[in-house]
Amino acid sequence: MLDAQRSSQLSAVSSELLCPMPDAQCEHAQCPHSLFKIMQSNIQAPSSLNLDLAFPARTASVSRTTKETDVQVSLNLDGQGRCSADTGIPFLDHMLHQISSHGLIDLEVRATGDIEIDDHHTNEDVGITLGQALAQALGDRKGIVRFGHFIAPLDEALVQVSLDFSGRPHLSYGLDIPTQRVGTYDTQLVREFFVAVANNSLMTLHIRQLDGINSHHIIEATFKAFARATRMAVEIDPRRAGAIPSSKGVL
Ligand SMILES: [Mn+2]
Repeated sequence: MLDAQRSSQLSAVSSELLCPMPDAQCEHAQCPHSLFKIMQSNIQAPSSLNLDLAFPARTASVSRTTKETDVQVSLNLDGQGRCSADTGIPFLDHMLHQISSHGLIDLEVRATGDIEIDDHHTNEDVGITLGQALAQALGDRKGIVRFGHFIAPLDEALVQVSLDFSGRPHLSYGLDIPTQRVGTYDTQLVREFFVAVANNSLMTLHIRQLDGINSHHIIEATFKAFARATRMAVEIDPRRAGAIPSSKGVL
């Protein structure tokens, strides 16, 4: 479904680029017509340029089933921040929306799990599956910026996230969340979630709390900073020209 959405977006973009105004009458610097002329002059490609070749889809779909949980994650790294999350854990759904919205990642997450015991298994397995989906969508990590960082404020809370799609999983976790629960969500599960994401996306991830009093604010600022840092890191760096961003040549 995400692929279909993407191809309709691309065809919408390419038809927008065909400004109806004749060249001589188009005087607007921001007109799509101008963008189209810039594209035509900069891209050495036939006029039947295949946008899918120029921008290969960076999508993934991962299903993971154990005796404890059943999780499906679909994502598009080049999305618009559309999110559908239903994990059975309302606060986790709220945080997945932050990743999608601020990471501009289209994200669908479905999970059923043994939440009659507690949220631990489902929370962790959503993190594992999301990490696997990130790794799958990035493939060999060619052409990406690779590093990302952001400091997100949320009222009194201020959280820094710095990450590297290094191929080497690591988490340094510096949150000091003052209450055991936010709603029904056990705040110890925030660390478990990011351990799972880092291990399965092969990411080096550092999280530092610079300020904050309210548990909800501290956690939400963390997810927002994580989203923006991820968005920065997965962006295509045009100066890389599709090369793997490592002096070793492998990530
Ligand atoms: Mn909130």
